[in-house]
Amino acid sequence: TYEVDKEVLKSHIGIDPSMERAADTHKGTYGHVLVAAGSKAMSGAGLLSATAALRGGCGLVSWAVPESLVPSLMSRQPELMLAGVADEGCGDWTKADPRELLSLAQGKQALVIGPGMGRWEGDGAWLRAIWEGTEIPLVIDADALNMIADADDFASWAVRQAPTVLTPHPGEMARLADLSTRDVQRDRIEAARGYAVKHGVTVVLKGARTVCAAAEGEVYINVTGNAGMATGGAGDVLAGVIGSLLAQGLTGRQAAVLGVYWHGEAGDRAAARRQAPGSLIAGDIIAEL
Ligand code: NPW
Ligand code: AMP
Ligand code: MG
Repeated sequence: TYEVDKEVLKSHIGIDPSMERAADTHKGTYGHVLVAAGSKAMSGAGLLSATAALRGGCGLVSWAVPESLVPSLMSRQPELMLAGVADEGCGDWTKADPRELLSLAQGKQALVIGPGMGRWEGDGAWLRAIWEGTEIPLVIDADALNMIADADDFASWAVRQAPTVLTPHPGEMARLADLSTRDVQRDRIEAARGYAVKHGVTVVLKGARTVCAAAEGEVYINVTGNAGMATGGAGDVLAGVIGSLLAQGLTGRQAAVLGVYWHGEAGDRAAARRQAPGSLIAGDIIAEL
């Protein structure tokens, strides 16, 4: 178990935390992220996640949303590309065909799925089709985590070969592991590590002192971040940052540990600008990334 600082990032994680760029470079070098997130009641979660992915340094970000939302979201963040997914006019993911999302994922280097997505009948089979249907690195957050938790057949889903990072808060971790939130919090390291090893994924168990557990069982404790980050949308921002790092070619472990470290440090910079910690909002974290 390591507490993460710049030295651990360099020596144990094998990355330069400032992610310096070569001078002679172009956007194609840094990967293209697809963020599948947001629905009519929670479009902001998608906007936060996709914008955070831009700040994470990838070259391009496409944001997939139910197509009837596209007109209202157009140019909210001009650097983002919007991809409408057929929704029969309902503004949520209920009618979305997983094959359409899989075809959008082609040529992308990472897929972030779940923030503000909502839930619907049959969503477990829907997510399984994505999980098994693409070889690109995945970040699974929010509603997509609950789809896994509710899927009776998750144990039989194929083990993914590409990096797969799950980013639960303690409530989501409890649903995944079939524990109470209190049990998760009582032994955060074991909850994260147990699930990561059992399912061959990277687990980011969020909250004060976020725990990153690699599929091989190593555990990294984050010490950046502050209580001001207990605010709606903070987790959606983190999912975008981790997806951005995966698209740049980092492993699941590297993207998780560096993404959490950056996200917390950005939260600390945002808090330092404010008089009261409770006034911090998720967009402030993005602004400091
Ligand atoms: P309690 O009861 O509060 O103590 P949910 P969600 C627990 C989207 N959003 N330590 C918590 O416990 C998301 O992306 C959209 C302990 C409660 O039981 C999702 O799609 C926004 N317990 C959707 O909303 C901004 C903790 O977990 C449960 C804990 C629902 O996500 C907001 C709550 O979790 C939001 O991001 C901790 N540290 N953290 C937008 N602007 O569009 C959580 N719990 O029921 O999974 O609800 O996290 O709000
Ligand atoms: P979510 O609950 O999905 O919005 O995620 C909340 C985000 O804010 C996660 O990255 C948490 O680690 C972070 N966060 C929430 N509360 C705290 C806290 N008290 N200290 C540090 N980070 C926090
Ligand atoms: Mg969340």
